[in-house]
Order: sequence, then C-alpha cells, then structure tokens
Amino acid sequence: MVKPGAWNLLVVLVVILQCQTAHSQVSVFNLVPDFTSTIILEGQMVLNVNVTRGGGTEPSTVTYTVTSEPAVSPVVDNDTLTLMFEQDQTQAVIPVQLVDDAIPETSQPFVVTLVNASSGSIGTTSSLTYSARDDDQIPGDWNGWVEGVCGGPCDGRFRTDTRTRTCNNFSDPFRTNCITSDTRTVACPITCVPTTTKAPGC
Ligand SMILES: [Ca+2]
Repeated sequence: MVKPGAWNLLVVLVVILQCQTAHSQVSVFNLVPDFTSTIILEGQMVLNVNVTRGGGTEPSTVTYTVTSEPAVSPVVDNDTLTLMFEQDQTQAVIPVQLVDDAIPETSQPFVVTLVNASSGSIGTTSSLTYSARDDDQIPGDWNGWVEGVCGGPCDGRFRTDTRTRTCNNFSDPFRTNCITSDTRTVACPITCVPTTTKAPGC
C-alpha cells in the first residue's frame, strides 16, 4: 500500500514533468493561407497575413520578407521585417503594405516568406504568393481647354477653364481610378477705368 506522503510526492513529480514537457516543446511558425478574398486590389493599401505558432510558448521574434518583382512599379514595399510573439501568444498578423500607384498595369505577384525565428523554427507553410490587381484605368488624351467666363472684381478678374478626357477600363470593373476632368484658373484683363485726382488748386 502506498503511503499518503508518497502519493503527494508522486503528484508533484508528475506536475513538474508536465511543466518540463510543455516548456521543452519547440515553437513552429507557419503562415495561414487565406485566399477567401481572392481579389487583392492595390488600392486597399494593406493586406493582413496571419501567422500561427504551435508547440512552444516562449517569446520569439520571427523574421520575414515581403517581395515583389523588381519591376518599374513594385506592388509592395520590398523589405525584411520582424514580427514579435509574446509569451503564450499563438497568432500574429503581418500587415503587407501595398503600393497604390496610378500606373495602369497588369496584376503583379508578391511573396510573403517566413525566414527564421529567434526561438523555434519555421514550419512547412513558410511562403505564400499573392497577386495584387491593378485598379487604374487607361486615360486617353485630354481634350482642349474650354475657356470659362471672366468674372470677379474689375482689378482681379479671372476665369475657370475646364477640359475632359475619357478613360478605358477594358471591361474590368475593378479599374476605377482615373480622373476624367480637370480645371485651371486663368487671370483676365483688368477692366477698371483709371481715374485721376487733381490736387486742390491745380
Ligand atoms: Ca497601378
């Protein structure tokens, strides 16, 4: 028969063993594929990519990269960055900064990659490739300026000219970014009649 004191000792040993087992687990970091929103527009500015941690619970800093083709107009700010996991934290978010330019272009891929962790290791889902869709229309040439009517005070008259152009979205409803009208302000000739004042006695 086991004495009560021995049971207590056994329980303590089991608890210590469990704690050691938990702390000895290695953190494994993975990206979380989420393509439910398959259309990523450059104009949305930010794409949040989730990272999960399994295994360990210790603080760890994960290094990652965000890269796009070294084209004339990269779709992300290519960079190497870090993501901090605090004690017991199991999820974190990488905010990918999209470049919202005004250049009409084709969809462009970019890649998010987990590189390493200060404590733990990178899992099998270490890299995901996305595609950023352009939202810029193709602008046509501007039509000529249409002069406005001069108005305002006689010594500060001005007119507002306008001009227009058409933009082509090539039947792509996501291409919405294009300015179709423009204005300019032009000074008009002064129309005040000069007046002269004679000094008294002249
Ligand atoms: Ca663009």
